[in-house]
Amino acid sequence: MSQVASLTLRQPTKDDGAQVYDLIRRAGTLDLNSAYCYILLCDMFSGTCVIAEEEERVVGFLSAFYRPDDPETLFVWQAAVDPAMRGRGLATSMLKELLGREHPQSLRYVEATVSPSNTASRRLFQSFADACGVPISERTADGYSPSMFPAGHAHEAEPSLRIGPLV
Ligand code: 9YT
Repeated sequence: MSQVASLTLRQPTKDDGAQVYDLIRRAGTLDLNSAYCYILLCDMFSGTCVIAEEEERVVGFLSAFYRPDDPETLFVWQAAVDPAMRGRGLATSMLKELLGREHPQSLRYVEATVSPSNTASRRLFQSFADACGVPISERTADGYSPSMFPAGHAHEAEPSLRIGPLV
């Protein structure tokens, strides 16, 4: 657990899932998954997820997991910041908190899929790569194309961003 001004960054518990769901809805820029999905993430993936909390209110959430086919790669699923908290580097703080934890194996890469309009996440990963002095590459073929989404659910492309190798 760590403190940034009045903010607490910590691992989630399953009791945070409902507030995380509300946060993702408020944030407005991410795919809103089911409440069950966020409860499950907060419960079973708590070691690779981060809650940012201000006076018991969830104002940030970073969800991630180790890639099942490559556990040295941390895949960041969603980085969400409350609209009222933007511009303070909160997403960067959550990512640093997560990478600073003990992991069962060394981490060589950070990956995410980020659509072109998600400029906040693009800035987050670019500045993280710059700060680490490591390359960032964008691979459309490794991400998800609009045609993969179901009819009636128009969705932007989700190209894959890969940062590393981390040293
Ligand atoms: C890193 C991040 O926030 N990616 C978003 C992926 C996708 N559009 C989602 O789950 O919202």
